[in-house]
Amino acid sequence: MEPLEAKISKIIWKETLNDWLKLSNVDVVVVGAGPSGMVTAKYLADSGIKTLVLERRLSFGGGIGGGGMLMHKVVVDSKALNILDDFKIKYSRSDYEGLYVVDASELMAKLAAGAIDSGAKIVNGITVEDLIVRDNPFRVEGVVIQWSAVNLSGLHVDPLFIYSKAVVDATGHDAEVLKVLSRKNPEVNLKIPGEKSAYAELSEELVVKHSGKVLPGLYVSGMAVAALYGIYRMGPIFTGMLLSGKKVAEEIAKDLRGGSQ
Ligand code: 48F
Repeated sequence: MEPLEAKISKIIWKETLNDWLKLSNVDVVVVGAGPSGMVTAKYLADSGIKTLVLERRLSFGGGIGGGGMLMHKVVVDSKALNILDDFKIKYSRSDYEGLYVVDASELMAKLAAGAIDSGAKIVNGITVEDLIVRDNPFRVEGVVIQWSAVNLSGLHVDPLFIYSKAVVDATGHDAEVLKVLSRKNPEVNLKIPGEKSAYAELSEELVVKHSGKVLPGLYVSGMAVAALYGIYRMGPIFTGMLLSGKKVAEEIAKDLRGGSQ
């Protein structure tokens, strides 16, 4: 008789390995399980696109969980109510025309559940530390990954790779994927000025407008868009994040169908 401890370990080794074998070559890697990344993942998965979300932390939600200055509500305007409906997220009217309020915990939980239920895979505890690239012509073809715990330990451990047709930088304010690409590949001439001070109304609009393809194989959504284009920040209103995520999913789906990602 095998002891229970051995069985538990064998199940976990085997099933995790089986997953990674399937995930080593996917259609799209979304870096970051914040609001924009999870929305992108759901709509990509809805289109039948094999999508993997890699999240550095041990939980999804990114900047949602802190609400507005640790108050557990966030604001969404009427333009993104259809997305909330798609994820079955409840909202209520505020005192202001066109502005709605959502519980932060419900938003983060249901965005993740929606992405997963549509068929996207979210794996926590993985840091994307670099990209796979090809030249002549330059394009991005996947990510270089490491356990976040290894990065935190400071140990030098060589990473592994996930090959993909497209990568989305949904890493938020720091635009980490774009920054590493810019630092290591000066020939692509990608400058990341960083986001500007707060101007919520304009920021909500501009982030969505500029969400999309950056270079062949590389897309950007959410606050990483603000970092890339020097756009203002907007604080705890999430319309732009949700619309940005959906817009990027639609663009990638179109590009993958046409073979021009
Ligand atoms: O920061 P985050 O929530 O990004 P977002 O989707 O949304 C921004 C809003 O939350 C809010 C705002 C607008 O209302 O101002 O801040 O643009 O989520 C980004 C996620 O990416 C993870 C990070 O832990 C977070 O959960 N992340 C960042 N860098 C990496 C990463 C990396 N190198 N590898 C993996 N995950």
